[in-house]
Amino acid sequence: MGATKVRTQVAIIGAGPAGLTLSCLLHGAGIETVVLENRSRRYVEERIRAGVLEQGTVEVLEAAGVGERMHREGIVHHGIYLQFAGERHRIPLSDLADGRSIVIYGQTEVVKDLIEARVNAGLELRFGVADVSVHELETDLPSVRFTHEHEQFELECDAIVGADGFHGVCRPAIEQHLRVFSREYPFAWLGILAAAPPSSDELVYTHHERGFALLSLRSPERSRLYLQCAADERLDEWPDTRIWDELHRRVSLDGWTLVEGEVLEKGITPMRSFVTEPMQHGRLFLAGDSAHIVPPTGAKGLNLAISDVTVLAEALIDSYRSGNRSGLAEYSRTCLRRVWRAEHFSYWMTTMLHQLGEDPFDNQLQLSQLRYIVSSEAAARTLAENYVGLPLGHRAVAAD
Ligand code: FAS
Ligand code: PHB
Repeated sequence: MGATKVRTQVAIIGAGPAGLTLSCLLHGAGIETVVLENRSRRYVEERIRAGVLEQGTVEVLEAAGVGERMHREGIVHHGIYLQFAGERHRIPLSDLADGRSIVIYGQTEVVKDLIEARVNAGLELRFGVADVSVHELETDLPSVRFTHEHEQFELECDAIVGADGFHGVCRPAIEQHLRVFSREYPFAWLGILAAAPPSSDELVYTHHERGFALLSLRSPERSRLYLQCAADERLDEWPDTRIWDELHRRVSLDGWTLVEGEVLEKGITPMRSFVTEPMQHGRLFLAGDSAHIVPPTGAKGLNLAISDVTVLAEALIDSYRSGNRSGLAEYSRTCLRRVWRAEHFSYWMTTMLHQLGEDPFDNQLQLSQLRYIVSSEAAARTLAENYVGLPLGHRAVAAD
């Protein structure tokens, strides 16, 4: 029996932040979409990832109609701490970056809000799809083939958006047209979610001879903590006691205590920088992690995904409303300026704060850079304006 033919305007592959935000933005403009996700709703909603939203991301999520709980439960921060050589220094982000701030609100919560908005609007969002493939990308009638609940479908559309993450199927489908830039780091992050009140009022990025550590949070009752580990680290070699011991060794200061609690989740995140150019081919557009990956030290991954789909939504809406397809033709060029700015900032934060190997020269350079940042307003402003996110129209990130 052949595949069941169905139709929509924009087919979105992937129900992560990129795909879901795009679907809400397009729905708001009256454009029909179908979202296809290969995992279950529970898996997608419970996958612990990012925690820091740039102010620009907050504004886009408001525009997508999912700002209410984010504003009620999100925690606004106006600074971060850098800790090194036994000293903890505050970087006053908002004072240095025209009053812009960040919001601490877990990616899990963003995804739950977006899914709920789509389901409540009665819009098509299929979980548990399989055998997804994309076809006829260089024609005016591209299509997505997939299986869902034992039935085969062919979804015809005007455009396909590959929001299927780093391990998705969309980028590989056009890889012969792409140029890839990548860097692997010789370390990873071991992250835990703990039932412990945060030990600091703001995030603490720690440089230490034993390795990097990061104190973050999810709520007044939930801490999110990370420590640098080997790239091939095995989670079963890290019982909770060993994790807490290592965190104490890296972040403790006189007169300050790291509060422990039950470890609710733990995982290891590999560290890589990755960009594919262009981010499109024919009627397929890549957005978010399917097109680029940053090491999480700069808290940019989720925020880049949202900025990609903001550009793509505007271009698609323009093409439908006025027939003007220039935004779609320029999509990659428009996104890649911001992507590379985030890639550099994430690389810079990562190489400044992590133990890179045995060469003491690296360590001296790192300490010099950190001392410069905490003693020079100009240097601190560099970190602050990149960390809170440059405005969409900023010359450093806007296409010429
Ligand atoms: P996502 O990967 O979130 O979503 C892609 C979706 O597509 C997934 O739901 C996937 O199941 C689905 N999919 C894949 N293949 C498919 C197929 N063939 N058919 C249908 N669906 C398919 N960023 C930060 O800023 N801070 C962090 O601390 C941080 N920690 C991270 C930890 C981990 C373990 C990982 C992997 C990433 C982390 N990131 C972090 C980055 C992360 O937040 C991403 O930038 C963000 O999820 C990007 O969103 P999407 O582009 O939507 O991709
Ligand atoms: C997080 O809270 O998960 C988080 C915060 C800042 C980062 C990375 C991760 O740079």
